[in-house]
Amino acid sequence: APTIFRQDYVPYPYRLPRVRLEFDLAAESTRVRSELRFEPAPGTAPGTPLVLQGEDLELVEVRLDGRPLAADEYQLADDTLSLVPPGHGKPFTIGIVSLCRPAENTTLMGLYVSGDKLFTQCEAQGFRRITWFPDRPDVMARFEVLLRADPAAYPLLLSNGNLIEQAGLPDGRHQALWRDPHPKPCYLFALVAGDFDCIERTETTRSGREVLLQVYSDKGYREQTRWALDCLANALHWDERRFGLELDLDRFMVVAARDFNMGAMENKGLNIFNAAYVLADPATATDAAYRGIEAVIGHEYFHNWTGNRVTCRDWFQLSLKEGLTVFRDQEFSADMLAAGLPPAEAASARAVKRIDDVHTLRLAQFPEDAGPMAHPIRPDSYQEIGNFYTATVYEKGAEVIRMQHTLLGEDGFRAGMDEYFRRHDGQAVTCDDFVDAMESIYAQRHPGQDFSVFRRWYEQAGTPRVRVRSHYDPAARACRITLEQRCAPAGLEARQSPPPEKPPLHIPLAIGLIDADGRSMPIQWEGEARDTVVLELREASGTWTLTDIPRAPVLSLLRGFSAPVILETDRTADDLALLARRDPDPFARWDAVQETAHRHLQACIEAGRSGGPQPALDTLLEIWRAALKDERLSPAYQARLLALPALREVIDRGEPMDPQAAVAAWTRTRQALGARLADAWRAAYDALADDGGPYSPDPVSSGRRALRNLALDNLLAGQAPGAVELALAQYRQARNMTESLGALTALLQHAPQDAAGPLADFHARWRDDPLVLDRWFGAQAGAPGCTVAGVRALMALPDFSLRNPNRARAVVFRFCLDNPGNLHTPEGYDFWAEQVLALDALNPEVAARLSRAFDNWARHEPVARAGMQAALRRVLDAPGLSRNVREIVSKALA
Ligand code: BAL
Ligand code: ZN
Repeated sequence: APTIFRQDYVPYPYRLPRVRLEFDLAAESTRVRSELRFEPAPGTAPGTPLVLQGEDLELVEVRLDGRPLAADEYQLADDTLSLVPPGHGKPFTIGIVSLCRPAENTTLMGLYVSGDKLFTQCEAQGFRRITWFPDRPDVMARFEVLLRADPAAYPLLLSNGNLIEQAGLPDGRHQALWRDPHPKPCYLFALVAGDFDCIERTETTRSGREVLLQVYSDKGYREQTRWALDCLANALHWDERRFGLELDLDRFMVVAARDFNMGAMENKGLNIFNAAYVLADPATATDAAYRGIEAVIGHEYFHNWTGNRVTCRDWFQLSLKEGLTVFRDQEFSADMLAAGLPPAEAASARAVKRIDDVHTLRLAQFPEDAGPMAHPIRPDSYQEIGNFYTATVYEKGAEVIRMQHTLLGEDGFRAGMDEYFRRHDGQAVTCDDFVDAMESIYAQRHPGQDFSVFRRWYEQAGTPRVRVRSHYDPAARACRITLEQRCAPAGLEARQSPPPEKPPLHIPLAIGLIDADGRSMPIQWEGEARDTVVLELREASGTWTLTDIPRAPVLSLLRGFSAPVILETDRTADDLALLARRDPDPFARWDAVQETAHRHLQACIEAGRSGGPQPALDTLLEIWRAALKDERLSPAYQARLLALPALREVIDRGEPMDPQAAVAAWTRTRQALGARLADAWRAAYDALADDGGPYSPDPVSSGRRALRNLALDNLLAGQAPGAVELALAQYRQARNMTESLGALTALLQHAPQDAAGPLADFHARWRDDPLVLDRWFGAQAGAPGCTVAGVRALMALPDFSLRNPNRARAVVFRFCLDNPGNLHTPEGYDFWAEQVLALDALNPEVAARLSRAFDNWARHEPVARAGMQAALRRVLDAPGLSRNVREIVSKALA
């Protein structure tokens, strides 16, 4: 497949002010009639061809200014339709009639069938599967859309913008006319047709306009959409308060789809969501699902400004909207969690959110940045843009925005956002345009400084490592801190000769000092005493001397995770233990516990390899005991402190990666911690019992449930007497999904022989609710007792279908990502290859995601490495591979 380069961008030679689309909707065959009003862009030479993209379409006719064109007046080639428009320099109209086949469309890109409904997904390049069009984000048009369909099959007809009129037709069908007042690129087009339940409410915007918010779901699921509607209203008001951004439409619709490739899609005024991010009630959704809905509803709503009003010039700029919008949804969630809490609890709730976000980054993005798909947040090339909706573009992109927020402060960042909209509202722009706006504020506030070094975050792949050394001089009462940064070649860069230059980045490193008793030692900084200061490293190395420090300090580093870097420190186990118990910065404290656990786990792996004695658990055990008994901590925060690093992170730290050794070390450590703290876990479990009040997903009560489920998991892991009975009782008495799934999962993880009853009960109860059934499948596929034969048995059940992405994720992805002990076997490798190929035949986007699971094969120990490499080869050699999967596996094997 050809590689597309960022440097090759050229503007589209024609403007497209207006588009009219008419759809005759039917599942088997939908007829699309388009009228595209073009005008040459300034400077376009007469005779410049007009090129439109189209995929899997049947062309019926092409017209130019109303005149049907003969077949030799246009060219139909590989997925393009081109013609030479009249050379008079005036506007002209292209009319196209084409057919597409929604019922056959298993890719879920373009127009497709889900159940008995029709949905669209156009980002990034799905619109070309609906009709021939300039399918690129810098062509922005005002859309008018007429939908016609059988009212019995499709009583509701939705598209972007405002509903202009609805009417019956003489042939028995009905129609709806929608007009979107805002110009938009076609990736933000949407239509939905079908029979839905709807809840709605009106909200008043800060300028006093009444706007209608609606959430549509499958019939019978209405009551499960109330939380999503609340979140939508919260998002609307939050964006007004925090960013001064008001909804620019009279009507904002969210529709839940059962079959959806992603989480959700920000189509203008008509967001289409994976039902998993809409539907919730206490009986069916976990606390984490409630928070996930809040985040995704917020995310898509916030795109209305960061993405839709100001969009991307080209797909290389994806992080312009995604990194920024992830940052915004993270802040929204944090503000919602903290709302109404006293200051100390609010800070703890925010820290929990930050920990969860960093955990996601380290789990998904750090490995990506060290593998064959490593790319800058603004990539320089791609073969298939669908493969670049990555943790790097999204999560690292959000960290790069967060660093700008740190450098500018809340006020400065807000001023930069205001400036960004002042300059670019209504335009399709680049990441540089965003940074220019931020820099204009930064330069005013920091004369003589600019963002020229900071911009390298957009250019460089790889996770930088920052080495920290410190020296305390008691006579001078001074602490000298030296930082050094380096970034090794990332992924395929290592193959380049010479490897690319990686000049230093601008890294804000937040630090604090604590004394041997754990007390904060203030730092004199810019004329005042501060507990936390930000060292700005802009060169390969830098040294800071902190004065007036009365005693030798222990360094608390990377507070709040102020930059997406990996630290290399000279901190001892004792230093970390002190930080793990006493660091007043909740993020850095959690990180010290994690680092202690990681060091222990790697020592276990090493001992297993060398046959030496297993390392003592005492330090970690005492840290955990203290955290579990510390009543000043919120249960939600305790649950984070007391979570072992995820198995995948432990595997990823290995040099070489050794999944089986990591599973053994992780399992043994979990068992030992559970057993040795059994009394404390039992006391916590009892103390955290539900108070019998109505369910609420608020951070305090969900934190209690999280810690209680963790206690149950530890009691089962440690085989505490009575633990199985406790889990069975929790399952029976559960008053919400968090409790019942917590019990079921813990049983499957540690006592599968006792899980049969709850499993059967769960299935009987929820067999007709697809999202809850996904939980049933997922809990089994991710359990260590689920072998390849086990996952195949799950896939043989009548409830299973590979065509539904949520179900495929619950079973196949869950097994391949969260069950390393069974994946990393000869049968596991075969299974992975087989599933990548089976999915690829249906849905290349989803298949490509699964194919990423073997990215880091080359960093594994020899046996795993050989098995994974052979499986990758088998995929690459298969006939008819999609461009999506081919890009991933060929880069992995390069
Ligand atoms: N734009 C694709 C889905 C999302 O990031 O919101
Ligand atoms: Zn997004």
